[in-house]
Amino acid sequence: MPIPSDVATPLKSLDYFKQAYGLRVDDLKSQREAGKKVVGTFCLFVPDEIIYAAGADRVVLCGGKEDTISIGEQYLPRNVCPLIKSSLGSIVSSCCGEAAACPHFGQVDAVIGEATCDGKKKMYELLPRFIPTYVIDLPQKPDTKAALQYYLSELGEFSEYIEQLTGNLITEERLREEIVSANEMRRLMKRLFEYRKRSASPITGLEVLQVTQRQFFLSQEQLKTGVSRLCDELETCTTGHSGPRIMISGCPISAGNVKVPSIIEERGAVIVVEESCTGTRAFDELVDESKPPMEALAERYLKIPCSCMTPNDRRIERILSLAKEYKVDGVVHYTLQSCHSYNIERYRVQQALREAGLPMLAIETDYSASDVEQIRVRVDAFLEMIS
Ligand code: BJ8
Repeated sequence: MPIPSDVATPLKSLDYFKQAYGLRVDDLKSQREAGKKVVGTFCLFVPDEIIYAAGADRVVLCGGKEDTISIGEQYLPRNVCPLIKSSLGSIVSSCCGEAAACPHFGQVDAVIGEATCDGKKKMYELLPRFIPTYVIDLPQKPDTKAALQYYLSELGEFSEYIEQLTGNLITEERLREEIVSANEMRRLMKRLFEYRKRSASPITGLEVLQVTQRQFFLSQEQLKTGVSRLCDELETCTTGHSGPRIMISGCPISAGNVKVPSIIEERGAVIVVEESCTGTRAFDELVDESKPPMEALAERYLKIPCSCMTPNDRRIERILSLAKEYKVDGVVHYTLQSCHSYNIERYRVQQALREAGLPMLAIETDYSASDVEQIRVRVDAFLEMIS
């Protein structure tokens, strides 16, 4: 079944994002030749503002490609989440001069990891034989005062590491500038998502993913230009996509992997919001520009409602409020195989949605095509139920 659409022409401004990636890789190469350091990250808990304030650049290395999983499995057990296996496989492949990984993997001087899930923590222990690696520790109970103090001290140590890597001091002024710039970007993303609240969203979930996945590779300037153009185009767009309104909530949908959102929209629904790190979690909260910058960063980043935190009530509250704001008809809880924290949290999400009278479909999957038909059948049944 085709995506129901009254849109006469595809969104032209999305072409910018398709072209920007190649330009970005060339730019990273020339920046590194000129002495700039580039770091690779895996998680929203690593504040970009600190990296940019030290004069470094960053790309996110979360792997969404299936091709590099078999390389990752040479080092990791098979029953580890595909994102971790694909990421490690991409790093190994790019360090060994093979071509299986996306080109940005080969453009990093160091990896900045974070102590979130067990799989990633242990994967970071394998990285130093391929690439210099630094890991930021994280408190697990984010709402305590001690957690804030601890994370603040970890960010302080991380700042020292990145200063040493780049040879540049992070001044308070530079940090403030980067906070203002990152907030500007977050506001732009909020503006983009606002258009999806229309009764017929002028943009599909798959189109939004072209932006939210690429936000992790492009430069801040590229992203601002691209999202501004897209918002301007959407502002004047008078047509849109109709069908059951779906929220996706759960694990990130990394670039290279759009299996589940493709099936949802191919079967006639419209994804109107994603409660995930490739969705609202990346831009929901602004950094308080009136506070001392490092404290403001620590406060903002600790609010990210990741399932690695306990208790993670903030995520449940956010799902319920997003469901209202975007008038969703149903939620697809999307998890990757062996992602214990999101798979376990599914029960609480389902209970909360049930109490709110909202139907939920749980899909646990990997990057292979082996379950496509089965997911199609389940999505069809779900859409029929909520239509
Ligand atoms: S803030 S969601 S980016 S940790 S899917 S690797 S959790 S086993 S990616 Fe994440 Fe940061 Fe949280 Fe966001 Fe582990 Fe789960 Fe795999 Fe995951």
